[in-house]
Amino acid sequence: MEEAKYYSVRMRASQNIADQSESKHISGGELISTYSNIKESVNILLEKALTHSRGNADFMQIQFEAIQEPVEYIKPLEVRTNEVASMEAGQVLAKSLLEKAGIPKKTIDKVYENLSQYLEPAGAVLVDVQSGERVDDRKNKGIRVSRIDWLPYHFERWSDFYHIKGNQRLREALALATKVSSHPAAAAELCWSDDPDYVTGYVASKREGYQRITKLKEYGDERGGRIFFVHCSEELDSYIYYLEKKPVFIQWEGSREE
Ligand code: WAQ
Ligand code: MG
Ligand code: MG
Ligand code: MG
Repeated sequence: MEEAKYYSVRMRASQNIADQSESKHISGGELISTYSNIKESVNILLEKALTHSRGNADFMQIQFEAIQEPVEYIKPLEVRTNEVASMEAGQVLAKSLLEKAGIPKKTIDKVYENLSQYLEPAGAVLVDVQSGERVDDRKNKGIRVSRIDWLPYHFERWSDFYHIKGNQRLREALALATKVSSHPAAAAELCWSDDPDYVTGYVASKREGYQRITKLKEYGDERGGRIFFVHCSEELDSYIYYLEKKPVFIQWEGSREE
């Protein structure tokens, strides 16, 4: 067998595992590493979970595994930051951006009716664009997108170029949103953090890019999540396989004249 070049490194941390039904998700993380960087990668994820605004974990798992699948390279979505004065204004904008991305209004309304239960999983919830119904069967876990990272220094060069304060969250979220949106089954994504100290979220789609919205919830709120709007005409299992297993690097080679 050929020697694997890359490793998927994943972390999850939670609280109150004595009673699984009450277990609270604290932090998760996923990145791609070379063999020689595994120690550093594990440390990045360890650090992320140990100093988390959702609280101290009493359970943590960090694992790595060799990646066998061929790697795909994709360009980051275009980024736009929409400043809003309040959470209400942010949510109105999020709904209109979803409509612009082609999601029917009745689907958006249905998702918002079920929102509180969709914000619970430690992963993402998949919703059919047409029916507005949840279509994954992962219950309180959701789908965790994995095997995603920037090529070394590409995020730093990208954020320097656009004079964007290159924070770790944007780094992770833009990579994830780019992967999620690049598949034919993807229509749009709605996201905001479950961390009480981070209120910026986004709507992302191939068509409208990564649209940051500076306030989608109130400070202190620990509810957050991700909803992926999907075209169920596409093979759902293969989309889920892609999200969880396909190794994707975000590659940014500089701006093009447009
Ligand atoms: N796969 C699927 N769902 C995930 C993943 C993943 N790898 N990671 C997080 N989630 C879901 C899960 O339900 C979390 O509760 C929720 O998303 C929020 O995760 O400034 O920090 O990592 O442009 O807290 C977006 C804006 C920040 C960044 C999002 O999310 C910016 C964020 P968090
Ligand atoms: Mg995260
Ligand atoms: Mg979080
Ligand atoms: Mg959540």
